[in-house]
Amino acid sequence: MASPADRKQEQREAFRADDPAGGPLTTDQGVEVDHTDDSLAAGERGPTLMEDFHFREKLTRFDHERIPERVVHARGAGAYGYFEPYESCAEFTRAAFLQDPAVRTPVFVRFSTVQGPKGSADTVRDVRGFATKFYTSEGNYDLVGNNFPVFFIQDGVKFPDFVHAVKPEPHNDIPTGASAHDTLWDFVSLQPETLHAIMWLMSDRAIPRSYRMMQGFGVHTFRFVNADGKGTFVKFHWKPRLGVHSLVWDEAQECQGRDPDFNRRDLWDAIEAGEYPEWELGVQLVPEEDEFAFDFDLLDPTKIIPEEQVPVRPIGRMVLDRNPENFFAETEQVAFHTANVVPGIDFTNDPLLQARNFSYLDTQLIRLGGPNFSQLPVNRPVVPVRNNQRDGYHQSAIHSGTNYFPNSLGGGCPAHAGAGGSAYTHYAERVDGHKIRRRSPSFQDHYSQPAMFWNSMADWEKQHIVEAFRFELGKVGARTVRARTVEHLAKVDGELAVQVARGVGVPAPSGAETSDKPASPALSLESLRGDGSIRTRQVAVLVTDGVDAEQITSVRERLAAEGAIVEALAATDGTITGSDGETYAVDRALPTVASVLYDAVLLPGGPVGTPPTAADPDAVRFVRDAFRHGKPVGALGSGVGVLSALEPEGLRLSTEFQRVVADQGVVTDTSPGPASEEFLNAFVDTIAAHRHWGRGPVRH
Ligand code: HDD
Repeated sequence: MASPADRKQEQREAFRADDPAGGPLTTDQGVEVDHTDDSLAAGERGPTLMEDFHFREKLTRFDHERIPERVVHARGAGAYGYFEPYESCAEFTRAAFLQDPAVRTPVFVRFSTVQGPKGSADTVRDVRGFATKFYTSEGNYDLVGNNFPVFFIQDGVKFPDFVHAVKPEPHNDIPTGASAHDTLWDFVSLQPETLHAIMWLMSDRAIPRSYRMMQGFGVHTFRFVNADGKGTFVKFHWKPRLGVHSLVWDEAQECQGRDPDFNRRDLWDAIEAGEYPEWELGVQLVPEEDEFAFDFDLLDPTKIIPEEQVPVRPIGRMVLDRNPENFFAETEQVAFHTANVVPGIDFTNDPLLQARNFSYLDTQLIRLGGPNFSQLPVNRPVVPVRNNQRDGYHQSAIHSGTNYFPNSLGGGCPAHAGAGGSAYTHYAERVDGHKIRRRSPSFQDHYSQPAMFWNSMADWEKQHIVEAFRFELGKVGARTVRARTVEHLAKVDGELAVQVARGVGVPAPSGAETSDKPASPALSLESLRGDGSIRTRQVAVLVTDGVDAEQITSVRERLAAEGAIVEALAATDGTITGSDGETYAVDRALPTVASVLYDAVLLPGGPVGTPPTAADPDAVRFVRDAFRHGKPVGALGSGVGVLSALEPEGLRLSTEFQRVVADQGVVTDTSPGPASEEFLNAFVDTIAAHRHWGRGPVRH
């Protein structure tokens, strides 16, 4: 019998279209077509005939290929994989997929940006969606999260307002994939509940290096329910094994042109290469008795539970090990829904969650053209579906028998599962209250957690946040909106407000104080380095004829052993001749790539006294850009000479010629021949650190 993790793949097999190589072209009706390059016409130069059913069918099908893109999260990339728990979570939840470490549950995950359309660039400043469909033995469970743990609004009734504000402006449909415009900041300046998520949006979390290197969060407080019916509040966290890493802003922007598919390609390539991305699932558990033990409301989705207060308990891991075969059929048609829950996982009265539980099914009805989208292969559960729901657009099942309940003619089938047992039973929460439209006073503090976030950042993270605010507000035409936003920032932190005000040319608020809110160190990227490895980091080695062959070979071997991907770049593609007279393959020509597509760069040496790459302006620009973006730079032998090109960018050299001052993420060794162990160790450590803020003015 197939392992449960294979069950989804087996199910997919049944839906695979016939191999087109297996027979001649046909119409949709199965009639063979003689050729498809000329339409049926009255004579060689005559008019096309309506009678040409193949022509009409082909054009009609083409005309109808598009479906509406998602109203938010339109651009995304997905993959299949599996989830396995570390141990039974029976104490807290009866969810079957969280019981047995030996049972793998198949998953499909879709990552996304939120604001931009389907064809927008990947590396925009935005929230990233992180939606997981678990095909469990009790039906589908969807954890529809983001890479921020907080959301912009507290009540879903405001979602259309928020989305209208952040989307391109209605008169001119500008800007694409960006939040730096008047309507978003107008909304923000009038709705301080947005501030916490806005702090995250202005931080480097909003420009992830890779989907594989970002956290995911369920955001809401959900409820686990165990077999005895006991509830426990739960927040979900995904933590990437490779650590959390981001781009710098200037790089992210350049990447939008150099490779608009940067994050999508990265995910695809890693899976194709067998470097399967992996996340640990963690939970923060709060006993129901402690519901009011916090100085914020657990039902408020603009708040986190600081990890220092309630630690994240790892409960399992997820691995993505298979790319979809057809983007439209799978990644585009996958339909997530927060209300897709399984026994043992329940909701809370978070008003944002309650609204989502309405919206997702509703949106799929229009997006996927009717109520039968759960029959699409990617959406099908791996367990039987039996009910009396019938008909509608695109019904692909041929139901027989009765279609109502109760019935005797159909033998009473399908029968109720009955209470208890394996059926879903809603948590019996006691509810009573007056019908009112009013926000709970416990939702009113909009400044403490943004201040905590700010106070948790390292200096370089704070600097990036200030720069981001300056960029975004600087793009806002209405100065009143700039000023109003800065007034709110003053309630988060005085220094932040002063710095932003200065950048965007509005008066600094007087008397604003530096926040004394406690920090949560777990929020800083500095505490999220993952396993510290350099697996899948892209390292460029700039080569030319005459390059020191022993150096490139020794560096390549070591970095490959560490799991990094090393590419030799030269002015032209083909081969180069090394110092040993041998030819070496060039992986890519410099004009086809750019430094923003790599994580680190190495400058090997050449014949003594001749920095081999110094003469190539593309190579020099490459190193300069890498340096400006805080990336690791390694230089060997005469390659060290190229570093002088970095002095105008801020590289500090000691008086002793070419000796790099420490802490700049630049590793050198002027000796010819194979790279020393000392150099290689230092270079690997420097790549693992990802970015180097100690080198002075990094362009962000
Ligand atoms: Fe949403 C899509 C995540 C609030 C309404 N949302 C969507 C996707 C993700 C999220 C990851 C893309 C799923 C996919 O890849 O297909 N959304 C969130 C998170 C939220 C959130 C983490 C706050 C905690 N969303 C939210 C609210 C509403 C919606 C408050 C409406 C009341 N979201 C939708 C939607 C979308 C959607 C309109 C668009 C496409 C889709 O559902 O399938 O229904």
